[in-house]
Amino acid sequence: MKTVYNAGHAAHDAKHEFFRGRLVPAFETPQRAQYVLEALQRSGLGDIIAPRDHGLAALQRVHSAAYLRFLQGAWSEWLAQGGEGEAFPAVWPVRTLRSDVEPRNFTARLGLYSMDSGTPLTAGSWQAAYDGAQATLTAQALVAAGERSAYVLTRPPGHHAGADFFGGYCFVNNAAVAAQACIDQGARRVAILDVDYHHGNGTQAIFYARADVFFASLHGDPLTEYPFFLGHADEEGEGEGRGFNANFPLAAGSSNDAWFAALDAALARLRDYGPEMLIVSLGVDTYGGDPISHFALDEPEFARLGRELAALRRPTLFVQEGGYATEAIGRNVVAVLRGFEEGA
Ligand code: OKP
Ligand code: ZN
Repeated sequence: MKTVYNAGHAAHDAKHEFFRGRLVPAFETPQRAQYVLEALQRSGLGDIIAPRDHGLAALQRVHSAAYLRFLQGAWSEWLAQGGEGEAFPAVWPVRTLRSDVEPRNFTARLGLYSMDSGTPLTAGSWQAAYDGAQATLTAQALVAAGERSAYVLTRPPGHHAGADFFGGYCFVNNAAVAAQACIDQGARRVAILDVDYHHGNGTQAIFYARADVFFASLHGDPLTEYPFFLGHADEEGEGEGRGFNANFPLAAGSSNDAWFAALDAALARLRDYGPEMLIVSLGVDTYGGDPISHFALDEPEFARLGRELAALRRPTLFVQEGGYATEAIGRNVVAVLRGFEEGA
C-alpha cells in the first residue's frame, strides 16, 4: 500500500492548548506524524510519495468560500491586530445570536468560524491543512485509478471541521474532500467509516442530507466525550440522506468486545450500502494508552480492524485522524495497514 505523506504538516506546530482551565502542551504535535513516518519506513509496507497539488477547488466543494477565505488570511489578521502566540477563539454565536452576518472584528470572526477554544491557530495552520487536503486528493486519485488501497499520512486531522468551521484540532475535512472528489469523478455511492475515538461531527454534518455519501462512526459516547454535541445513535440523516448516517456511540471505558461488536454492525450497514469506495477516517486514539481517550485497543486489535476492513472488498482510502500516544501511533497505524494487506 502506498502512503502519500504531507511533509508540510510541520508548518502547523501549536505549542499549547487549553485544558481544564490552563494552557498545557498541545497534544496534536508534529512528532505524531514523524513517528508514523518512521514506523512506515521500517515496515516496508510500500512507497511513500509526495502529494501533487490539485488546487483549491476541491476544498471549495465541501467548505464555504467565506470560511476558506477566512482561514487563508487569519494569521496575518491576528498579527495585524497585535496577536501574540497562538490564536484561540473566545466568543461564539450560540443560540439566539446571529451567524448570518459576518462581523468585521477579527475575534468575532474567529468565533464565527470555529466550534471550540481547543484548536490553536498558528502561522502555518492553513498551509499544513491545505497540503493535507492535497495529499488526500493525491491518494484518492491512486485508489480511483485502480489501486486496492492508499494511506494519507497527514496532520492536523480533519473530521471535526465542518463546512464553515474549525475545531477539535481540525481545519480542513480531508475525508469529506476525498468523498466529494469521488462523487465529482462520477461515483454514485461512497462510504466514510470513522473509527477515531471522537465522533466525526464535521463529516457527518457535511453529508447529513445526502444519500450519495454514507457516514458511519464508532466513537466515545458524546454524553461524556468530545465533541459532546453530536454523535448520538438517533442521528440517521435527514431528507434524501435519511438512512445514510449511522452512529455507534460507546461508553467511555468500553471493552474491545463491545468495540468490535459495534464495528461489525457498522460494517453490515456498509455492506448493504455497497459503496464504490470506502474512506476510513483512521484515528488510533482508540488505543488503550491514549492520553485523552478511553477505549482499550492495542496492536492485535488494530491488526484485526485492518483485516475486517479488507473483508469488505472495496477500494479503500485511509486518512489519518487522531492518536495522541505519540510513541505508539506508528505501530498502531502500521498494524491496521498490515492487517488490511493480510486480509486483502
Ligand atoms: C481530535 B480528533 C483534551 C480535550 C479534547 C479536543 C479533542 C479533539 C480530538 N485537551 N480536545 O478527533 O482526534
Ligand atoms: Zn480523536
